[in-house]
Amino acid sequence: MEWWMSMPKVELHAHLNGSIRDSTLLELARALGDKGLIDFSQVEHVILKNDRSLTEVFKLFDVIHILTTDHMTVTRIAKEVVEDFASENVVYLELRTTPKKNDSQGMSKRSYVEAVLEGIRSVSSVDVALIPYTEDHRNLLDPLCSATNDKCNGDGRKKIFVRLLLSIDRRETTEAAMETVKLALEMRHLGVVGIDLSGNPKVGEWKTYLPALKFAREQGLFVTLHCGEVPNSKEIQDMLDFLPQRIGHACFFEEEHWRKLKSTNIPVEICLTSNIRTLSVPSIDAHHFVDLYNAKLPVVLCTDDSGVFSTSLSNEYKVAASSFGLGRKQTFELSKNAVEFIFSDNVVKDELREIFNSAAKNLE
Ligand code: 6MZ
Repeated sequence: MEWWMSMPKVELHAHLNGSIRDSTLLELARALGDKGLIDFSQVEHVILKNDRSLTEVFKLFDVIHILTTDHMTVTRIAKEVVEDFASENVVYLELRTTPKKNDSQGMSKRSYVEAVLEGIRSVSSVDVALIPYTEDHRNLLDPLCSATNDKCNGDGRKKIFVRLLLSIDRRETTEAAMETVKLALEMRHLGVVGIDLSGNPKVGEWKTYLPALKFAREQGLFVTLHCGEVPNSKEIQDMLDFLPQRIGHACFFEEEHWRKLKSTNIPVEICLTSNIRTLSVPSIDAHHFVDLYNAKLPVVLCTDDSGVFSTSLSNEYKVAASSFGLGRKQTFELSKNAVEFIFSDNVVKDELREIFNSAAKNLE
């Protein structure tokens, strides 16, 4: 595991509330239990249960959301999630989260995202580069850093790039989806780079989100879609026709969908453990990653929900290596290739390529 840990990595599909440490969830549940607001032992059982169907996963998210309703907790989990990814040498993280309005907490979608950003900024175990280059010249490539340490700032500290995607939940209306897109546009200068469509794939209809997604794209936001998590041929086709910059999962694709995907070269965010746990693919041997990888189509390994599925990005690379017979060099190349699919500009890509090149030298 050590090798997978030490390799630089890029995480492009991680849901904030799915990536919370179990210890934090239990602590939050105990506090609410002590106040008599929830039944702690029941919630503890739900949190610690290991195998869950896709439907049960969404029930768990409803429980998690009850535990993370106030601004302070949102800030705390954002901080911890970034620290956890940084501690396993993730050098670029695109974190996604659904902005939530909660009148009882005085929370608006905007104040929710502000709380997330505050958490990301408050990370102290590692330097966080959150603001796009054009906004913060201090992030510019530091030659001292490249010369000395592959993943650090000039002062020898480790560094992680973090960008935020705002998620539209499939339960939302067109208006609510549009509100999220407008918020993303207003918060671009703070590190928000794109929009994700996620949530229970058995709920909602593509036409509901389309106006907001179209608007997002017209305004230059990046868009990624959860696509084909359940069998829904028409929706998969509509999503591919939309030409998003990336898609997540692609589990229930049919021949025509693979053809379209190949012709468009849309990168696929692959979440192995998540797909196996939710039975979205029958077994790891049958996972579509192999065909995509062998066909040299753009793929990136991701965690999805490291907390909910008890995984880490290092573990996802380890699983891929052991399940599909990839050597270290191949896994390293897979990790490095992810840089090409990030929702950031060429300056960031160049710096990341530099990090990987210098790590490759150390591996020789
Ligand atoms: C679809 C998922 C998901 O946004 O509250 N989410 N949506 N498929 C998945 N695969 C298992 N995993 C997570 O994080 C939790 C939310 O992310 C989405 C769901 O909408 C979930 O409620 P945030 O930070």
